[in-house]
Amino acid sequence: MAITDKNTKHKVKTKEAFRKAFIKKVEEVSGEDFSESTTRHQYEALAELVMEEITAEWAVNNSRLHKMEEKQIYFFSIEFLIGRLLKAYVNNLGWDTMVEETLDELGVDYEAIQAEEHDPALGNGGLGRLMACFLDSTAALGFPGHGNGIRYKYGLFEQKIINDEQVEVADIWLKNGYPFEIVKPDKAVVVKYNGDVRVEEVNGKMQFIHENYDPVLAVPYDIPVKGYRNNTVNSLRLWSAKPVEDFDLSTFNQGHFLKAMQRKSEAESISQILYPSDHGFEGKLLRLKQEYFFVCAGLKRIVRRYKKHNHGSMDGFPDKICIHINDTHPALCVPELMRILVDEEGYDWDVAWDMTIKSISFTNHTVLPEALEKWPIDMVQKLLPRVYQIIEEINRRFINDMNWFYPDQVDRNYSMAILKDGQVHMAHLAIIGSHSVNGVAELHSKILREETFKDFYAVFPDRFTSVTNGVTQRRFMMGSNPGLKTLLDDTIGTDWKKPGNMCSLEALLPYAQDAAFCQKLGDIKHANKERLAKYIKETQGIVLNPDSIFDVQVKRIHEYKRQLLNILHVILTYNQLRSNPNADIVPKTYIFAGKAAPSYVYAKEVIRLINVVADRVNNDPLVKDKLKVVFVPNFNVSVAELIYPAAEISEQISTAGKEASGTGNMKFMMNGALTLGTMDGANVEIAEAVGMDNVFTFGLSDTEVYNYNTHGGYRSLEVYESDSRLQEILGQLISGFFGESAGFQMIYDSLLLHNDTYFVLKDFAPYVDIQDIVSNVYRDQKQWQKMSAINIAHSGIFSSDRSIEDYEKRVWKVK
Ligand code: GPK
Repeated sequence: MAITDKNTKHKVKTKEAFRKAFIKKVEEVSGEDFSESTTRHQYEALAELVMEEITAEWAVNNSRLHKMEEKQIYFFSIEFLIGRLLKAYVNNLGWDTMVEETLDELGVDYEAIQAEEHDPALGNGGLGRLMACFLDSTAALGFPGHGNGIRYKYGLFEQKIINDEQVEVADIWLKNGYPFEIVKPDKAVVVKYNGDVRVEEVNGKMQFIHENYDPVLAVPYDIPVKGYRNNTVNSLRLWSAKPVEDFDLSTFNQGHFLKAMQRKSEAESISQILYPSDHGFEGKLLRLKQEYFFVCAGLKRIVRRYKKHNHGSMDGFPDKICIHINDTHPALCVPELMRILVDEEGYDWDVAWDMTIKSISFTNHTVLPEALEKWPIDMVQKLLPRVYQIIEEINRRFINDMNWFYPDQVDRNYSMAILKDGQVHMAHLAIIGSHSVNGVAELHSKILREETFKDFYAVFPDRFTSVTNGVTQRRFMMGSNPGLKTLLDDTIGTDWKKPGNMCSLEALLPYAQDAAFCQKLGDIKHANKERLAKYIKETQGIVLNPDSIFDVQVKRIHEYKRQLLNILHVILTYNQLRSNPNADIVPKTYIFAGKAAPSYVYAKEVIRLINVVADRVNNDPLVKDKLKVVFVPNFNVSVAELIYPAAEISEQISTAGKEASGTGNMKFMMNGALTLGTMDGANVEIAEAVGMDNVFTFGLSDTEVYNYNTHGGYRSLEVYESDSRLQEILGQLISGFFGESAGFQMIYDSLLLHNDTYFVLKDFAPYVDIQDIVSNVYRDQKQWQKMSAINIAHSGIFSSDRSIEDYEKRVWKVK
């Protein structure tokens, strides 16, 4: 039932119409009188009303899509970290005021309704969340752009902290059903694994026939992506794996029940679980199956749709379709599209290759060597026999060409091969097979050109570009910080909220000097801090002082992100307070959150250290209100939405050169937090935007790190020996100071025995100094709020609307 107001096409216009429809729907889903309904019923009812409204628009959009009037963008990604959708849909529909007021009048708790939605954790962190922000912005800007990924039955684990340690619990996000997806069994396709390739000559042409394969059914579940107050509804298509027949009947009839069941569970295992490590390549066969699964299924539907529109021909495909691959996990798009064009559509190799390159573009998200995907050749060859042959041929032709053009650089040519050392180098495949390769921040793209992919850059200089990441302000500012949104509206008008128009926040700059405005900004921050403090009190029983500085580091736990540096500084502050409890320090609350990959032992030790320090500090009557440490468990999109608006300091302290971009840094900034960071990733561009006076930077530069790493010269022991503060702190790590069982030998050894790979000790003194400066600036609240206002005013370029516009101009050229 669409709640159509008579005078409008599809928007619910009157509160009265909505009120009636909501009550009716609650009674339908609950089978009870409205007065008897639970929050769950109310959630289900509101979700249904929203879906009814959106699906009506969706149908119109899909028919527009089928006509292929515009070029379509497809984001292929192994992760889409979408977060809760109900409120985002309500806001994007323009229903927010109506829903808030009506529910309020009905005595219904809207916040509680929202909390009923299980936050789907279909991603690990930045890479997956970026895709979700990109989908939001693409729709907001009215571009036809869609996601293609995997519908994991189990998303990222739920993190509990038990006895100070991370414990992983399965996240059963589909337990109560999911109202925002539509399953489309009629659009299911078959994905083929294993088997052999038979070659046959038909009419003088070689035919490659894949036989004896294991088929798996890929079933699509579509989630609508609703644009902000426009009539665009795009799709996020997530594939679920099923056996081709629910029971393998012949096997079953022969009495082999177990075998039939085994086939079923083998097929289903493909979309069973999200691999929980970010930045870690594990090389597991199941992961390779996953990669081919969504690539093959996604391309099949896109090709089928295109051919239907184009009278059965693939001609002109690259003019209408962009396949954008999010890191190398979907790099099999290159050989798979070649397989379709050559084997199925009968194009000559060279024509097919030209079409493939023109269709595909590639974004790299890290320079960390341990994240680079390299699959054993045997594994690829066995699992994907025909695809592997095509990779071999791509590789052979590439090396031939290189040796032809650069006969005197044979060594370099071979170093760029896709196939070498018994492995398939996925980044090489992705670069060779696309027309565009980009990094995700200026510095990162420069490192790609000059170090990581410098040989490729020499050969294909025009292929390389840069698009700095962005985040959606609609979720991470307008949605999660309503106080700030209203203040901005009241101060500079509402134009800044138009998609693609966030840079008009610069109109705020004059108000940075305005005491009344700054006072209001401070009040809003204080209210957000109280909101977070309430949540932490309720969930963890820890009482925070909302007048202390909220200094926040939330992100995946990783050595290069250096949560360790942060906690070492906390220990220093604690030591100082122990020796002088009356020291005149500005009270600080250090807030940490983030998950560690279950197999990443070192990162889990860092989590344990933070929690152990928190226990000690928070229970020491000596430190009173001056120092608090909290580790908020189970960081996810919804928890993030509570934390960013409450932050005053945004800790972005990675070893320079290691963080490709960061996106948390942008979410903090648009909520008025000041960045305390190294000159790494997009921090560099944040500093450029706001000016060096409005950020706190410290530490080695990427060039200094590079020089130490290539020429040597860093000895962590020397730093340690010359700094008594470090001697005391590191001593405490192994002396049992933090409780008998709590030795942190592994961390101690990494810093002193293994020469501190991430320069924690080297950057310690400058970090301490900058923290002292932060405290001093905070004493002057006027100055602080002014800096905060300047940060917000310049945050517009970090909207993902700007990123999408850049991709459009530099890569996809939709218009
Ligand atoms: C990069 F390589 C990867 C990865 O496997 N997972 C992941 O989240 C992140 N990332 C980078 O670490 C961030 O710097 C970056 O902002 C984000 O991807 C999005 O580009």
